Amino acid sequence: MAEVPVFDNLKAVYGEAGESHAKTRYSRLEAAFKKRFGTAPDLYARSPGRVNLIGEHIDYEGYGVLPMAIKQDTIVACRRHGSELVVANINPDKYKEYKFSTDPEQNVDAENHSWANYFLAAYKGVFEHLQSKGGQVPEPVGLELIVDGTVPEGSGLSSSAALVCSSSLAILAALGTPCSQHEVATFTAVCEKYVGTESGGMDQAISIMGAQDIAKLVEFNPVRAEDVVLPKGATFVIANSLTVSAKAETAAARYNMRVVECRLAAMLLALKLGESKESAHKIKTLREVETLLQKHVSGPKGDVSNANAAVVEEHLHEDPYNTEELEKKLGAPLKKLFAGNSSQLRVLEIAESAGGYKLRQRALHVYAEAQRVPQFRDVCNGSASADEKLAQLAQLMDDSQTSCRELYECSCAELDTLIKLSKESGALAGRLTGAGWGGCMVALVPDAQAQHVIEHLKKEYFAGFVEKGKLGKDEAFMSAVVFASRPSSGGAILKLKHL
Ligand code: NG1
Repeated sequence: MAEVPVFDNLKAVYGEAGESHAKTRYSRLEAAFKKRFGTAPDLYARSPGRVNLIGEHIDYEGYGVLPMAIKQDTIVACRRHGSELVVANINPDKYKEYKFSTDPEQNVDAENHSWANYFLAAYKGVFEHLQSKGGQVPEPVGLELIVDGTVPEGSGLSSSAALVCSSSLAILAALGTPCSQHEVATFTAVCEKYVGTESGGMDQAISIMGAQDIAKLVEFNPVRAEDVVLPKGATFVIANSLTVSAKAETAAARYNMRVVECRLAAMLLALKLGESKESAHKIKTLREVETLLQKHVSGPKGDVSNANAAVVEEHLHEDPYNTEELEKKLGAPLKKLFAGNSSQLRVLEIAESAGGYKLRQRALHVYAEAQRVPQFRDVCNGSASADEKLAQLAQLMDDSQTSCRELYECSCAELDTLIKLSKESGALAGRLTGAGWGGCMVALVPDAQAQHVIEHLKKEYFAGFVEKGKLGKDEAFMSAVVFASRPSSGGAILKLKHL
């Protein structure tokens, strides 16, 4: 298993083109560290955000996804010192400083959301992982840290994974316990639960395993990544709807609600397909019932997606389910089925007032979206002409967006507008990326049209925000909300000799 890389220079991470900008940023961070802690940091760790090209809301159902790392990242400057954890930010007005004890058993206060909770989740995750590996676990040590993140928050580009992963890498490096990329990708996916969100694992995997110019098909259990080389002639334009999808705060009504809906759909389908109540109650994901679904459908095994869809349509009704009906069908109180998972129990409290559980729609989305991911990879690897490949990828991205909007209901008016504007100015397709309900869209654009699409979005979408004073006038603000991106490199530890 590949180890997390340790570099002594910035070029290795940011490439020739990004080196000088990175130098400015790291120098600023070093100066802030010296000012706050009186000396330079021992080391830096960095991990990037990501854009998911296809495969939305299926990682937590056990299906593969296809993201790429982007150049925006989170850097953590770190020094071993003192007897507590001092977690500061380069932007102290927005993100205040926190001090925690070094006890890995301490609680994360998920009810009171704060940016430093992500750091603490990483801290707990590191120790939990080292304990689970067996052998000598290092004693907790005091740490001083300053965080500098450029992944826009709440935008679907995974600022949370960038923070959890870079913090984990910094803590591991400070403790002197090297880990493989696979280990870090695995435990960081789990430890975000301390912040109160149920994470699927995609963001952490690509943040750690991202590579220059290569997208990845990431699969889970165990987590692994396959290189996918995107066809020539394509640019991905990313635009931030500036509608913040506050994931941790809205988890019960949105993200975690979908996780619960999928599990309920999976349990119900398992029962319908002849499983005993006892074994149906143990089913966690729609992927687990896929084998049962395939067995159930007679005739030749052709399009798995259609077979799955047919069984879902046969057994799950379109009207939302309520608690009473589900408990009757499943033969157990929902609170008992979700016992021990506080984030999911919170969903149960509000589900009825949020309109009930739409099991059929969610399951249909998951099964169809799961098929689009290998199809996207196969198009990239295929022998069609570049133009033909782009047309096929565009179709898959459009289908994904329709499904996210209509079946999974995780798009929003602002994202739909951005997609429409992109397509009318030359994009071949556009879709939300990440959890949705705001955040970013990603558009597939022929290289020659990319600048035109960006200008069109600036004029027709972002100028309005500038006028209302909701976005700064400087070009720097604009280029932070709408930009073209290539796949970038993943998590790394930097022990710089000089800046
Ligand atoms: P965001 O919220 O965009 O970082 C979330 C999940 C992913 C995945 C996507 C939807 C976390 C950390 N990330 O991404 O695992 O499920 O939604 O495809 O929860």
